[in-house]
Amino acid sequence: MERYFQPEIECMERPAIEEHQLKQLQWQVKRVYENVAMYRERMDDAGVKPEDIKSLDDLSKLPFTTKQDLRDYYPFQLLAVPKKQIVRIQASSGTTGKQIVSGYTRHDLDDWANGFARQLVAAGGDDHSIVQVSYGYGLFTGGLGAHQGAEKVGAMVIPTSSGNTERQIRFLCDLGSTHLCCTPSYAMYIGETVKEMGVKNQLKLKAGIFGAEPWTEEMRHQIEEALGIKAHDVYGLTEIMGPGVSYECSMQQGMHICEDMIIPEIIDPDTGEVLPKGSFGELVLSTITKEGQPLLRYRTRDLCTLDYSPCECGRTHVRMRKPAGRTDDMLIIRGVNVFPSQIEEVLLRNSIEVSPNYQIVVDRVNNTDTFDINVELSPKFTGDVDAEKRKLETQLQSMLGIKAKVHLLRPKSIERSEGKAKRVIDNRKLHD
Ligand code: DLL
Repeated sequence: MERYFQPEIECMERPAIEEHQLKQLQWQVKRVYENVAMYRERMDDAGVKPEDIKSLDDLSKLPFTTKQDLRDYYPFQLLAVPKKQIVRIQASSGTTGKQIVSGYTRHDLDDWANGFARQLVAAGGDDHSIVQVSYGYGLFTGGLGAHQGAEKVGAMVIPTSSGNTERQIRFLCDLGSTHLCCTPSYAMYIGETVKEMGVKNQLKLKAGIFGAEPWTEEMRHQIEEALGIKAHDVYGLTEIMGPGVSYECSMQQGMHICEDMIIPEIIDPDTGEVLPKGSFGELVLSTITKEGQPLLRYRTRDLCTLDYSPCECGRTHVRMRKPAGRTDDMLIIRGVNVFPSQIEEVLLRNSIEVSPNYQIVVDRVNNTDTFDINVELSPKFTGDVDAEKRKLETQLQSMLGIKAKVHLLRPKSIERSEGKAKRVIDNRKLHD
């Protein structure tokens, strides 16, 4: 039977959720209007006053917030409380452009811990669980987010952080960890190393909580097989809170968004128009209980759909489907839109012959885009390398609509990731 961390919230009836959301939205809009200059100016420009928010549909009257706003108003100009009330700062990895930061009050940390605690319980965790947190600790929200959520449940937490893979595995075996939290690419690496060490039968793991990057269903199956666990997807972003914005129950059919804290919308990324229920588009999130750095209509750039149909687990909060990628992850190669997840899907379909360790290299030669995919052969591969390469190239062309050159490499020749994997090397930027 499914267990809940906060059944009175997780299983609320839809009218009660909406009533709560409207009340919180009105509260939040009023306080950002009064306390955050950017929101006051933007709302004045749009001719919207806090009292104009009379229904949830009125949310669409409010202006969007973007990552660029967080950069422009860095570090503290979006705070809605005096700095003194901020008890924690986290920051995004900042791989592109200027670093952004997020400030939390004590109440915000508690909300965030509840989000991840709901995830742990949905993954079968309780106060007997032993939770190994192998997400990086520090400014990245993975480590501390999982940590405080697991503590909230009363589990025993092992804060290994990422890296030192053999020691991770010794801890998994010696301490009998029941839950592993890390990125899916690190889980793959841990699985690969468990196999090499021949210790799968010493593991006590029951489930894993993996997120922070896109991963496919095929990758889920491989991780579940390698570690003998059920693998749950968890989603989050620094700007909103961290892991636990949405979490997957045992049905593994999408992630329940914490709708008591967040209102989701799906928009057309090009026009900004709100799309009808069930449409595929960009996820936009509004934080309705956050005190420190509340964001209204934050454009996540993650592409997905929302599923309002009832979930068999009994939770009523809407589910988001696994993000298919980000608007800014999408590569345009020779005029065609390419998502790394499409390539991963093809490679994982051929998992007997090749491993899911791959890298996409794009460049520009004589004004034409080059498109190469480096992928490792599986250690057991004994077939004809040329035939395998041709087969993959044909499958990729039919998936993507353009031709890629596949290079099959020896096992273990692509660097493994202990955090978010770097799958794309786009050298075209060097020529701009
Ligand atoms: O990645 C927070 C997190 C930590 C989530 C641990 C889950 C587990 P950021 O570094 O700010 O925060 O990156 C946020 O990562 O906008 C998505 O593009 C991507 N992302 C996060 N979770 C998933 C997921 C953390 N489950 C960005 N599936 C987001 C696909 C994900 N993409």
